[in-house]
Amino acid sequence: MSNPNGASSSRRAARPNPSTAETIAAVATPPGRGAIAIVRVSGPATREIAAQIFRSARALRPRRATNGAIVDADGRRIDEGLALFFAAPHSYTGEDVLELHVHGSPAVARETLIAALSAGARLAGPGEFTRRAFFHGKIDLASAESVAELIAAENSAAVRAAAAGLSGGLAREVDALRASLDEMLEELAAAIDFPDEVEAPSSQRLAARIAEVRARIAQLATTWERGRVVREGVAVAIVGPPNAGKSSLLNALLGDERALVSESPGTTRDTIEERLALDRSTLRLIDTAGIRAHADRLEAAGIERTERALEQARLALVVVDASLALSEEARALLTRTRGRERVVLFNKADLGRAGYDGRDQAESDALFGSVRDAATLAAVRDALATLLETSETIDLSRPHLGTARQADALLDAERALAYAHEALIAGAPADLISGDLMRAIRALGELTGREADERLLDAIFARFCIGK
Ligand SMILES: Nc1nc2c(ncn2[C@@H]2O[C@H](COP(=O)(O)OP(=O)(O)OP(=O)(O)O)[C@@H](O)[C@H]2O)c(=O)[nH]1
Ligand SMILES: [Mg+2]
Repeated sequence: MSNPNGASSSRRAARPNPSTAETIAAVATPPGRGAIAIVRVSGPATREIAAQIFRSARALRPRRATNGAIVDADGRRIDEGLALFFAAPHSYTGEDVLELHVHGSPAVARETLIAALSAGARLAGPGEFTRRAFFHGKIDLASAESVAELIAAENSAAVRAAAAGLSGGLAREVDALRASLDEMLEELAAAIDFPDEVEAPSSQRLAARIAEVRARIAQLATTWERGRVVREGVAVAIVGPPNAGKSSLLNALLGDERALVSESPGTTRDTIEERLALDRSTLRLIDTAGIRAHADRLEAAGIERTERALEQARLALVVVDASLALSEEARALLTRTRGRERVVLFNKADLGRAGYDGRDQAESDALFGSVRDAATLAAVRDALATLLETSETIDLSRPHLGTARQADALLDAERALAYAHEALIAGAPADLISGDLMRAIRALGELTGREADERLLDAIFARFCIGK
């Protein structure tokens, strides 16, 4: 059996990345003031740079924090701080790495970075530290992507999903699938090369093994849709008759005057989407134009967008005016949304309750209150969170897909295997089936980065921030 790791590392060694000869530096902490800022340096000149810009009574020892002074090119003191040195290959990037922990002022961080640059480093590109980690085999591509996901995570479920991706479980799973396809390919190749000595593998057995791999791929593919909800949020359409307080509710939930609010009905014409991080999940709140029967042309276009938002959203947040007798539109919308996951709020309780009292049995559990009241907002949030809790999520202890790119690669593999399967059943020649298997193996290799080309890597690491 061929070893996919071994094969690819020799391939990579034959094509050295010239840029790793350079030493890179960047501020690793976010811009702005904080307790500390970290400037990170990685590459072959790290020790020399450390000698130039860090002064201490004691020599730097790997993985030990050393107290000292950071100095600029003229030997002028910039700050007192800590230096952490990691010797290659025992570091994040696999190279010599220096971390300078300085006081968290943007000016100090910048001066420290400039000192490192004038001592021989160049400014790191986005994700370049992680890219080097990948290049030196410290991390597979799917795990590298999890680093970006982790940084972007907005809620605790997304954090857990990304953190689980860091461990390389997906790459191991995909490597195992690749290995079993490799095995089939070798059996086919032997039968093609030595038709007299080697018996061709039985097509029935091959078909069964391909089906096994496809079943596992299909199972992995389902983790993509579910994972996306965790990361990107659940769409919630805020719908209701004009002037019910939909935009007011959006603003109140966000704690920000995001949408225009006015006493004249028909204020919102276009849909507005904003993200709201709840404790365990993220919502994509979509404020819509109020639905009313006799609308002018411009309004009608807005209402059409509302209809679309309602169709596409997972949850509906229906807002109606509690103080007025229920309008024809309000009744129609309540009836329409009965079958789906929704939260109903009878708003403007401070002005009256005629509408709330006149509601149907089906709306008996609707919320009654005002968007101006904190308790009502808390109740809306809780009701949304409860609906989400019962929904499907991914099992984070199992390998799962983290990005659209990974899902695409998996789909490519699946397509190639579907062809292979068909070809087998149709009794096609072995080399045709081999071609399909090779395409599937290649697609899986792209997923883990074992066969990723430079362009793909550029695209992936461009998403990172500088300093990561
Ligand atoms: N008294 C009171 N007024 C409210 C409440 N909620 C909203 N309003 C007012 O109702 C009016 C309409 O609010 P909007 O949030 O613009 O209503 P909307 O549903 O977005 O309206 P359209 O965008 O026109 O469909 C504004 O003047 C708000 O200040 C409430 O709970 N109590
Ligand atoms: Mg509005």
